[in-house]
Amino acid sequence: MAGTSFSARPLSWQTGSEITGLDLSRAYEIAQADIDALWQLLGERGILLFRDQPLDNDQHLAFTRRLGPLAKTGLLGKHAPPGYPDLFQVTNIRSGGVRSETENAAQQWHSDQAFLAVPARASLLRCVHAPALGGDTMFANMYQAHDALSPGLRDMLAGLRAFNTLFSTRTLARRRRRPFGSIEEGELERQGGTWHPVLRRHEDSGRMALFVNEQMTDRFEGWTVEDSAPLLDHLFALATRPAHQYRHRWRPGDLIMWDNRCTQHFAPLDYDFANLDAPENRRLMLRSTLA
Ligand SMILES: O=C(O)CCC(=O)C(=O)O
Ligand SMILES: [Fe+2]
Repeated sequence: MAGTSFSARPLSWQTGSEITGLDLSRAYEIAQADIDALWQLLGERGILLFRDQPLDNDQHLAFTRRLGPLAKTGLLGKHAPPGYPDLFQVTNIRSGGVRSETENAAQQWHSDQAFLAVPARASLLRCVHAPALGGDTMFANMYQAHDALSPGLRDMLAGLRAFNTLFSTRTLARRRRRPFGSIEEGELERQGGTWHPVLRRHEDSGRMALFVNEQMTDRFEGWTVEDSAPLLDHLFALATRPAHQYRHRWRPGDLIMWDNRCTQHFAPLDYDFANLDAPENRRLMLRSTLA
């Protein structure tokens, strides 16, 4: 990009750019003009990939803080690595013989913290160990999803808000293998959540993006869960169409920054999950989150 000390190369037609020319381990030496340009590019491309950046936890957090204030970790605090309350560890590596609670995190499409009134602006995920085959993360572009709506549907959605909570009524039901009618309203209230417009304008790019996701979006305002389900399912399918995706094959030393305002992500169990203790299947990822 003009006037910056880094180069950017598209990862796919619409989604993602790989950034070269920056040393993330020396975050405080990165010029403000470069930081501003990274935010601008992120708003356009949705994800930024930095390769061959073997950071430690302190360097990862220093780079994150160089970009802006950290988000509160909330529920993820219990999955922080020792001594790093601001990091979220996603791993399939046992600890003291006990299987990791995050070994199959992200089994539904979502954007981080969409259940908060002010969701996370961006997340930075760093790869320490990746399975020899698989362990990918998939990303979907919500500008493309928005632009694929027919104009009539777009007009209708423009006035609608939807309720977002950690696990929607239908997600809870699916996880328990129960009909969704068995989930009581009180349960969702205890989880908390918030109303967001279904279509939102991105503050940096000015573009409109679809903002509903399969894990968290429960219902439209003034509609029941049952009435909302068919249209939500249509929107979830549109959001995650293969043509709207970029799929990342991780290498140790990769760091991906994604924008939660215009992308969603999902981690398929696309490796030999039955043998997750085999050394070639180890997966260790660390995430920081920007407010
Ligand atoms: O494990 C992954 O690839 C993604 C996990 C996830 O959803 C996250 O870190 O926000
Ligand atoms: Fe996530």
